[in-house]
Amino acid sequence: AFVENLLKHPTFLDNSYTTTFIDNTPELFTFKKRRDRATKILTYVAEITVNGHPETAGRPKPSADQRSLAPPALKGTPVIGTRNLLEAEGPQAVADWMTAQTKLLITDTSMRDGHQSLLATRMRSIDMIRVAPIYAANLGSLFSVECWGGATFDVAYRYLQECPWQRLRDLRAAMPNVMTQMLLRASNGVGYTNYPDNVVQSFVKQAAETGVDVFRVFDSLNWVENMRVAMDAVQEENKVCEGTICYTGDILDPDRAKYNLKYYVEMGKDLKAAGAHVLGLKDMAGLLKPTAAGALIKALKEEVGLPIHFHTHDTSGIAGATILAASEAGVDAVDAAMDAFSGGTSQPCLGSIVESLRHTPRETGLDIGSIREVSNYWEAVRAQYTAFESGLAAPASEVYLHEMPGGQFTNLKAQARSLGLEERWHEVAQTYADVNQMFGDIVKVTPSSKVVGDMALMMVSQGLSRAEVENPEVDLSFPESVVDMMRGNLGQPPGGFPTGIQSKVLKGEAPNLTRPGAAMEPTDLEATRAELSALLDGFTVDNEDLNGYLMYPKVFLDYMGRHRLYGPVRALPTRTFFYGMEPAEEITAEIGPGKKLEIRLQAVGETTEDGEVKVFFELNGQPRVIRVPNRL
Ligand code: BTN
Ligand code: 3PY
Ligand code: ZN
Repeated sequence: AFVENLLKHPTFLDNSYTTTFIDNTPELFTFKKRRDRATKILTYVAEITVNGHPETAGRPKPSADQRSLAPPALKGTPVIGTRNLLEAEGPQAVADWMTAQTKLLITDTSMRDGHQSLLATRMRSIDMIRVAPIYAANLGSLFSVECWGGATFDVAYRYLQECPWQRLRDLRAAMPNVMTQMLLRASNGVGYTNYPDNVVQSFVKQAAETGVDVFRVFDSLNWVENMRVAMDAVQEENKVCEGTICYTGDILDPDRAKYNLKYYVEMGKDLKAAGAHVLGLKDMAGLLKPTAAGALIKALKEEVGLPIHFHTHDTSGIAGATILAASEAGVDAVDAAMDAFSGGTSQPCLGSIVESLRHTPRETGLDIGSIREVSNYWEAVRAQYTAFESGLAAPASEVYLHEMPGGQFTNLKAQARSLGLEERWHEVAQTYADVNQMFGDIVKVTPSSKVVGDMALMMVSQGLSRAEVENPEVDLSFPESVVDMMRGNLGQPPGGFPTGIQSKVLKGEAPNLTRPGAAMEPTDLEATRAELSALLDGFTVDNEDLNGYLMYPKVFLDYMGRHRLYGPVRALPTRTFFYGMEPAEEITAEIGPGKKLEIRLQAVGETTEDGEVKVFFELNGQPRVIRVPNRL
């Protein structure tokens, strides 16, 4: 009935149909009998086969002789890991255990920051879940697996047409012995703006219930005041609270005295007082140089007294040296990405760190053979996502100029490309640095990094210099995100924003200097659930869906609209999801426990006079014909 409704709809008939049309046209969904999931998936495959996927059009295609994606073999049963300790004895015991270890503890970031920083966050759940049991069995002595939060949450709904909560649930089930880890932007949740306190609390509670063990909590302006709600909520759930310092500037540079050793030590003490079990040191751009790392880790260890978990990016090419210096100075845990997802704007290479520490007191205890096997699997996975590769071809010391976070780099580059500014990338980088100084030298990490990026792109595309932007005589309209930040809606940077630029942006309006959440009314969660259920024709809204909607109302509704059309497309192989099928190709999609669809594409018909294409499948041996419009 949906298809009938769709085919009769005037907007559809005049060919102006888009995803948005479906999302904004609820009358399409008022039909009685729902189509079954298999038909929905076939509709999706037919769509992509005939019309292509909008995100891969014009981008490099994976080679046809893609190697097998078979994961490595299991080597025995899972060892007792950090998750077992957390479950048995709680988060303080995990922190004490960290401090007591001589070995360097390792977090693998491949399933979160690795692909966020190299592939615009596009890695699909199926590629993670397939290898997760191997992590449990062969790499059970990892400190944690970072696999959730940051940009992965909205990208899952928005671009991958899958539920981020289900990803977490599946990974948790597949790795019962190793702690899962997420990145949480404190009061900004996994979004780009401040949420009411009770929304942040509800989100943390749900993340803990669905399967997050370690919460790395940071604030995009390093404002501890704005981290307390999230940190308290993590402690309430009895999960590991990693209160995190974001590193910027250069502690060895006397001209960048704003962010000196004393600043970081004070912040570390504040985070400890706020209840952090572990102190996170998040070098999101990869600016911490080896010598500085030695001094900083030593000071934090001595003066704060929490176990330290260090995170960096290899944009400069020198992060491996920084990790080794941090290790020498006594850091407890570090982040690294499996070899095939390492280097460049991602984390440094996990296997090489493990090898560098072999036969030293800080030997990690991880099996290098297992690391290689898992990395070989990741290499084959990465090859499927060539459409999303857009990173650095070589290490770049330019990062010390622009200070862009690794996760932002590819994104901003893509934004610059879409504005026709790709050839002027180095100008964008310089302008990004100018904007940072104009805003008073702030921490740049989601969402503050997006604000700096928006301003820089506007300046380059309009040919504006910093002096012109600051000149009170030159009338300008600023990007909405800049206005929002200057209003105080992301909180306060150390020392506040420079008053000149702030009053120019706000055109005389007074900024809010207090914690943004303090002034926000709590959201009525049950009323929101009822409202969402009504928007979805009475669909039963569980707590995961509710929390998704609270973070991203529009994105969530769009996802649900497409879900009704296309069903559980998360079960499709990645190649099929992005490129559709070739005639005579056969795939399997497991859409539920034990429920397998064997799909064979027989042929794609000619386009008929009414602009439709018949796509001929065999589904579990039975012929099926799906008609889709030819939109090309
Ligand atoms: C998504 O958009 O998140 C998933 C991909 C679904 C895209 C299909 S491709 C053909 C049709 N036209 C659109 O604009 N979207 C759908
Ligand atoms: C995120 O918030 O997504 C980040 O990765 C910040 O570094
Ligand atoms: Zn990072």
